[in-house]
Amino acid sequence: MAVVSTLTSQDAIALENQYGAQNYHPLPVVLSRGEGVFVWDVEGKKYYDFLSAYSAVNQGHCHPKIINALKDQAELLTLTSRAFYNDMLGRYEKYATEYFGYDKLLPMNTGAEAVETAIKLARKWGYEKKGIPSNQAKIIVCQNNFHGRTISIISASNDPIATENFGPFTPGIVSIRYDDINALSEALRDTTVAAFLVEPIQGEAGVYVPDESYLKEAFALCRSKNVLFIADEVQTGIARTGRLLASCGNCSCEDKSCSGTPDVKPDILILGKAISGGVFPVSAVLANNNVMDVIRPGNHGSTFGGNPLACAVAMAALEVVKEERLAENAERLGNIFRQEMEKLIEEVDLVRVVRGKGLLNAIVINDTEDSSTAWEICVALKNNGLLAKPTHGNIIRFAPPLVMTEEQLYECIAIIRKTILAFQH
Ligand code: IF1
Repeated sequence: MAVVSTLTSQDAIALENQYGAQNYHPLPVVLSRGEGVFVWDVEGKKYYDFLSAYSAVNQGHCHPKIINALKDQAELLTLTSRAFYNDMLGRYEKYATEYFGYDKLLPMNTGAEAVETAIKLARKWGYEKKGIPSNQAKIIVCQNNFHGRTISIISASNDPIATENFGPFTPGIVSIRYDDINALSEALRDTTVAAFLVEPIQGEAGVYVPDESYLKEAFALCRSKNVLFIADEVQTGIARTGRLLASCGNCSCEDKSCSGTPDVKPDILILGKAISGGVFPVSAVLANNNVMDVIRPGNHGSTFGGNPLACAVAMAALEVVKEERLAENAERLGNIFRQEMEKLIEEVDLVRVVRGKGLLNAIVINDTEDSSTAWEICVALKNNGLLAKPTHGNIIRFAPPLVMTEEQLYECIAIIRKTILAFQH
């Protein structure tokens, strides 16, 4: 049966409820169009997108340069598999490794696949380069992490919703407190540790920004113990936090504002989401030769990994980040956003704190973890023309596309303010 061309929101939701696995609880809005910082629902109502598909649409919805790259390549060659070479992969690999300052790139499709790839790479390096006894390699992760939803990745999770009834779990994963250098130091006493996998900011946990010195000290500790430092920048990367990368202090990018975290250069860098501007599933694992060279033909890969379409889209998406100076814009607008939220916090009891970096921010609602207040505020924000969604419990993440103008940001701040004040009374 042909899909109904003009659906009402109600129809679309009913279709998903009847025919779709219920693995999400979306906000009751049905989108049909996106452009820049705006999205429209099927009834034609316009919204500011303050989630950016969880930071995948940093360049704005349907960015013309990225869409044109998609269209042009789609009419030439979309997929060869890696059974053969193609004329796009090598160009993309050169472009991206020079862009981020690494020797090599392993192309995948989703963030979770890239995290899995990084874990495999670290383990193989552990056995072949560090000399860890066979099948004993450990990976250290942080509590309240979010790295994706595969079995090995949820084996690292302490979130019962993500883990309950999905066991048994992958062994060799040690979980420590986030932002706790002593905990990492203690865990690194184990000589079978191959790598430390960490988010520079814990996004899903509620936009937890660690102490300024944490990443640098963690990186130095890993170096001292011959342990690989793996940065999961799937959500924090690609200019989201006001730097090209939240973790990397010395990538090769030209813009001097991208100072990142000084003295941190992840041994393995994981990218996803906005590396393609949200136009196509693209992820990547970058490392230098001393690490990446443990991967030999047949060790790893995927049907779509490094396909010509993904390469064309990713190069265009990364060009947009530099051409439109998105990191600088995220830094500047993020400071304004947090300042304005601080003023709101002074006026109301409903909001306890605002935290974040660049345009990855969150507010904590002054209510119990299990309250529905944050959800109700997001429904009210939707009715007022701005889309956002709670993360855990009473935390609302705010992450607009990085192409937002200052004028648009102030309009959004006014919507958030009006909505919160209406709840306050
Ligand atoms: C969902 C969360 C955000 C990620 C980090 C790896 C991945 C993600 C740091 C995996 C993905 C997405 C997944 C998406 C919602 C969103 C999310 F709420 F799930 F946790 F952003 F915070 N590393 N995050 O944030 O990448 O396989 O999804 O491409 O699963 O609902 P993916």
